[in-house]
Amino acid sequence: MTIRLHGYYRSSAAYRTRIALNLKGLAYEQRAHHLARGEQRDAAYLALNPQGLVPALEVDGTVIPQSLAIIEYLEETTPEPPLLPREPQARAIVRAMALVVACDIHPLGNLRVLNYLRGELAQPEPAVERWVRHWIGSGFAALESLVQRHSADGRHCFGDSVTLADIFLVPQMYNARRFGCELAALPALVAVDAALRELPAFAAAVPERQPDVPA
Ligand SMILES: N[C@@H](CCC(=O)N[C@@H](CS)C(=O)NCC(=O)O)C(=O)O
Repeated sequence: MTIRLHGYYRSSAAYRTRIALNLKGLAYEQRAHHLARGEQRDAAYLALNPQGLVPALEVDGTVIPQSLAIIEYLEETTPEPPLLPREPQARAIVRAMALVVACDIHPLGNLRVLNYLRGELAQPEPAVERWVRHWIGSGFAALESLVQRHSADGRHCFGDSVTLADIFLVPQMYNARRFGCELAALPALVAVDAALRELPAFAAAVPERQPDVPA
């Protein structure tokens, strides 16, 4: 089986899939598409992923777009270690935490959304950055409460082992630091993020350790 991940070192959605691939112990090659240069909209890449977004995972010639679909595919085909708890209510809560990031935070800070604010809506850079910080802040405030309620050890979003929720938290925390978000009111998220980043699967997935990181 050949696994090829189409991504970009600083894409937080691709970062999620790198963490999941590492946790599952799967070898993969990477193909970088420079987002700031618009390479995600090149014809050759659009032929693979019509959305023109990264990541996309190619497995033996089949292309899977969308990070959550990719990670669920990995979970189904490589069940160990599990990324979801066994009990249905616990699974639902872990999914809900991941979706706070995937649906309610990340899309509002995506490059094409920010470029629309900058271009069509003529917003100056400080307003664009304020927009990003606002949506990360409000989503993270809710996630902080959920993590305080459900983390068993202060080192994981849910319970005491790595789940899908952790895979979605860490890259979004990276974005939050990149955009200068105030994190003082989010002690549970800060502690969980710091603990997770020490784990080898997370450490190997950081943007700074990817082959396409600028020198
Ligand atoms: N919901 C998608 C989001 C993918 C996404 O927005 N990727 C960003 C990078 S994190 C991207 O490709 N942006 C390019 C653009 O906005 O033109 C997923 O989870 O895979």
